[in-house]
Amino acid sequence: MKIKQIKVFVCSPGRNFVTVKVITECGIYGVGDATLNGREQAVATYLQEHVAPCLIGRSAHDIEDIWQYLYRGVYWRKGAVNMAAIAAIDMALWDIKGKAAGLPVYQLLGGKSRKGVTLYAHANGENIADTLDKAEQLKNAGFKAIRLQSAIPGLAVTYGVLGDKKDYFELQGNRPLPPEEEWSTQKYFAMVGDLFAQARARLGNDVELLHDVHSRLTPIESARLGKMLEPYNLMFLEDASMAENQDNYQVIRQHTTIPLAIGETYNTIWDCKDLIQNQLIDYIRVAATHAGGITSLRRIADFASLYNVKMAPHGAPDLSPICFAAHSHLNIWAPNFGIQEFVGLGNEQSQQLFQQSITVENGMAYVSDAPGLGVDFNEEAAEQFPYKRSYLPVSRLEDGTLWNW
Ligand code: CS2
Ligand code: MG
Repeated sequence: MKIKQIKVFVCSPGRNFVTVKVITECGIYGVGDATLNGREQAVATYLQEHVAPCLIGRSAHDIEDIWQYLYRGVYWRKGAVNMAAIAAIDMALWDIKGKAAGLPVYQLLGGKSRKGVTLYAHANGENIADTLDKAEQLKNAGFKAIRLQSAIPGLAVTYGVLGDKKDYFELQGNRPLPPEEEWSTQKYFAMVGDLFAQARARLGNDVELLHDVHSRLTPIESARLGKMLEPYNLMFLEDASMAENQDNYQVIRQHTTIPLAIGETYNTIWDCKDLIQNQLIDYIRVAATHAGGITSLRRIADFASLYNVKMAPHGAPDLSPICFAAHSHLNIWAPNFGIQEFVGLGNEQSQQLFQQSITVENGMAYVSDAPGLGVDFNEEAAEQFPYKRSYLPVSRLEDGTLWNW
């Protein structure tokens, strides 16, 4: 089953997605997601110019060897562009192997460890009452876990919630440059305690609550936040501080028992090795698209399981339905699965482009038994949704200092 052709598509059915199609000589093909938000064309060019020519004629069955060839075989290891490219090829090869075997990918990984995949949904509001109205609707719709985010009073914009990116699911308009947003830790602290106090009072205790800080706090501020939120029993606090220096999490950990999650921007197991091995986190949030595909997420899951760290893959709207399918197969298998982030099955245009076979019911996702990943990409529809340059916002403190993402 030799690889005959590799096609790369950059489309925008409301958001930009980079999609790879690996086609074999016998006609079986596989699909992969290589979307790198705000840097899509870099990955597409890397795939087209540097990766595809090396893979033509290789056996599509050699998933591990091709992964090693693209990682070890290249002088420039790791990196967001490189690993997104490897990820897409890897997903497509697992898809092909499943189709050739007539089995869904989860069967190739070791079979089902659970009935379905528990999801957490997003409640984003312009104020606390608005956030909690949305959370209540999600709870009534059957979601067992909900992430709460609320606009910060006194700031013009709050990422994903209020202002330019109010609609988190769409592109940032057609701005030629990244929008800039202000951040104030003091104003944030004045809001966030109330958000969770009111949430427990209104939603009760039979729902899991989560929160994403988008790395805006220093480690000692994260420790303070963790202690402040302990009474509200969060499932996890996400991206409290950056962990380029993985020791940062020692500071947080020694002060608070709040469960910690991180990893949506990580590219390899090396980015989270110390965090996992030293049990400084409870959930690892790597995405198949950004951390090297199914092959490397499986490796991270097995490593994490040795240290009581659970998988909670990233599930933002800038990951394509192919990534969601890859996660669903990993999630249904991984013995140490925790929870999957979920923002819906995509808008109408995206559903035209990607045919997903996963079903969602009562806050759970169910993987179909279709061979491979069970998701397809409509090449003909792709032309209707051309790429549009778009950026994530940049964060600055109120005095203008550039701040963490
Ligand atoms: C967020 C993401 O879903 C999340 O946890 O942190 O939406 C993130 O901001 C985007 O994926 C950025 O590309
Ligand atoms: Mg996040």
